[in-house]
Amino acid sequence: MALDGITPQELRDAVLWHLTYTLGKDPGHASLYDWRMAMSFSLRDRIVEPWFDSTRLTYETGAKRVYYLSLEFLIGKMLNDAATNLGLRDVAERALEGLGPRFDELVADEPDAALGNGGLGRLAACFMESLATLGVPAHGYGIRYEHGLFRQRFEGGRQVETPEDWLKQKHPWEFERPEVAYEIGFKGSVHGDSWSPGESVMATAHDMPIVGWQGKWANTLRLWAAESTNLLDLDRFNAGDYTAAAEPEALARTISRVLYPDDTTYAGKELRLKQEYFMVSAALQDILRRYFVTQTDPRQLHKHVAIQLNDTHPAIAGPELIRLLMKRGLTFEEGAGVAERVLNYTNHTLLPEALERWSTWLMGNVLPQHMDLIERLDDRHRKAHPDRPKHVGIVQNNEVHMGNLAFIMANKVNGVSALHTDLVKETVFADLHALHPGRIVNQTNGVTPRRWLKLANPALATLITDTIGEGWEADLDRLQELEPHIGDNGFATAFGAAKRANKVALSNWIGETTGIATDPDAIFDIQIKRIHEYKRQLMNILQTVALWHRIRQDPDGDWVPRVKIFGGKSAPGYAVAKEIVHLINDVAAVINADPQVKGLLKVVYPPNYNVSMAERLIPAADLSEQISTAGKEASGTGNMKFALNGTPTIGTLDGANVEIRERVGAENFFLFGMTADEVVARRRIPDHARLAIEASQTLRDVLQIVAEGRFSPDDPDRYHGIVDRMWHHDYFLVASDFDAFDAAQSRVDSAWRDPAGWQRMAALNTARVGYFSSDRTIRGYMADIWDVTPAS
Ligand code: 26R
Repeated sequence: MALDGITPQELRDAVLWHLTYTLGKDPGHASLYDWRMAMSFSLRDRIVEPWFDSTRLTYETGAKRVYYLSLEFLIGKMLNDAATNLGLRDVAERALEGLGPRFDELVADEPDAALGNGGLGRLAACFMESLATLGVPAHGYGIRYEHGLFRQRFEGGRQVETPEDWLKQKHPWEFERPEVAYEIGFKGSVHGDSWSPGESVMATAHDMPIVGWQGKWANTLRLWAAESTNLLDLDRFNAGDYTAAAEPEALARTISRVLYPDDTTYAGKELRLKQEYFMVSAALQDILRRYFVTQTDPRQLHKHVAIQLNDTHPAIAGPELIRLLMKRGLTFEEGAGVAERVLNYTNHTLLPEALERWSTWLMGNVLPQHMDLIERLDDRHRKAHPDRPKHVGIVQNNEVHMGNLAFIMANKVNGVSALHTDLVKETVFADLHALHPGRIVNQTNGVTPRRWLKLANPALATLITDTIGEGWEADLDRLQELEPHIGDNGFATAFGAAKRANKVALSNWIGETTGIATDPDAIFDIQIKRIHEYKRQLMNILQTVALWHRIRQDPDGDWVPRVKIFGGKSAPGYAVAKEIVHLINDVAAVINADPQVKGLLKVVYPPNYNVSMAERLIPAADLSEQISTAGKEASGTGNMKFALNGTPTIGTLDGANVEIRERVGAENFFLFGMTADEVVARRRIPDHARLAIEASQTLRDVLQIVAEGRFSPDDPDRYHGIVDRMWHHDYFLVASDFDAFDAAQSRVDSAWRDPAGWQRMAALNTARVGYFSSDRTIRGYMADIWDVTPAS
């Protein structure tokens, strides 16, 4: 147990010890970096014991293990997370007193580990934390990208990407394991069941302990780095083919170099496929090695191991597991039988462009044996279902459909919200669902309340503890106990004070980082997520223009002050999203400088949105924008974080919004817009956008203003593309939902005019969303998918 207590003095001694002996610095000359390292090592030391204990107990009990395979883990900063879960945040603050920097300065100094794009990667990070909190023996497997998601800057309002460099400084949370290394082959030739790769790299392990709430249990996040092997290159070198000899070296360096920043379409196909196979093969070799430490019969694997594939990115795990089992003596048929009892697949998107497909040529070239195995699997599936429709094949039109491969190889397939799971059954996997009824299950996403409430919002967390006592952090349904207190004067005052303090802090930060002055008494209206057409930041900024236009027409009107805050990155190659980024910045510049607005409306778009920025913005939010075209957002998890922090949602019936609204109550949620069914019907109407625009004076005015170049006087035609697409190709139905959105925003204003009523609504959001803890989600996976119980 880690929580045998440590005094501030003991922690202080530990920090000074590490400063001296690990960093080789004396306190008088230590930099912020040195202090951060010394503190991180001192806290990490506290995790090692529970970490060893967890491993020991897992071996002793022979408990079934969970493996979470993901190309993304968006963990952000780790120092405050570790301190919070160890219950040592106050101790850490006091340990540093009089020494030098404050604890929060150390926290701020840590670079974000941005090993993910957005929702899928952050979900994996929340899951790792919940698995540790629940004491489930689990490993996460991913890639130790040298460069995480790019840094975003704005130049003249345009997004500019620069490489991210989180490993420039030492990463204090990892343990390098040079002895844990596996060879990963690519290309080459196949003879029967044997493959001679033409290239290979080594995958070496880097372990990060992930400690659960109260430090009782710790699991491992094992990230693989690619290094060169010189087995093959020496032959080539001796044969005089120096270019080919150098290739493995270059290849190795490239494989774990960058996270693919593209969450819309895929690029750099060969490298991405190699990355996926690299991670999967290393993970499966490691899983089997561990299995055979205590077991002898590979046919019993499913009794000891459950593997979760985070989207299709690790879907090559099916054929790879079969290949490894065949090397251990199983037949193809036996291997396939084991694999399909062990593997499970989570689908995170229905967007067709995000469902991976690889040409059979590419697959056959990079992974020739796997291509054979895929064809045999397709054959096997076809024979098992002689009456199946032709189009459920893994291989179709010379492409390998990774979604179908993942589905066919999975014991269970899950969607990430109730609506999304229904749509998975009805659309992308309708035919496979018909062949395998019962395979698709729902697991509505969740977020860890340790990071997204306890750590991110100490003011509210303290009020909750003062009101309902301790223990809610690991039993989030207990937030319901807040409800009877919401009407109390004392609670109401404190709740209001906590939100206001968070808003003042955010307002100050916005002033410091962007130079924009914001009024903490205005509605802080926030949309933070990747920039994507389906998420409809465009609708939000156009409605902002409508509000601006109205204020200018009646500058002395009784307007409710608003601060519109945007955050998010566009994929570098996604031109339309980049135009939206530019438009938001151009609109912000004009509105913020307009004296007629008198500060009643501000638009803020701080660059480089990341996990840390989310931790800063969410606790200070009054309104959560969740306005995707219904049927497109699989779940959303930002929506949950906002509600948990006492922020009502303005949103559509999409993803988990549906379930959030059911729980917080319709009267505490600003609903608008078409349903998923209505969206499908609306698209069938020719000229739906034109009809909507012609019916809306507001939208016509707004589009006119944009088209005139009012936000781009230096380049009046800049937004003709956006306006033209609105009229003619409005696939995500911004026009058709615009008036409903605008009307919902007016309802927000009216509600805001009743401060007590608003605050009640905000507090009810917190009290009623305990369900969205990732602990609940993980318990669902344990019961419905993995068949595991906690070992502790
Ligand atoms: C490049 C490629 C194939 C790719 C496509 C899409 C890579 C990454 C993605 C990211 C997608 C799958 C994603 O992040 N999905 C999000 O998953 C969240 C967690 O389940 C959901 O909350 C969110 O609605 C969904 O968009």
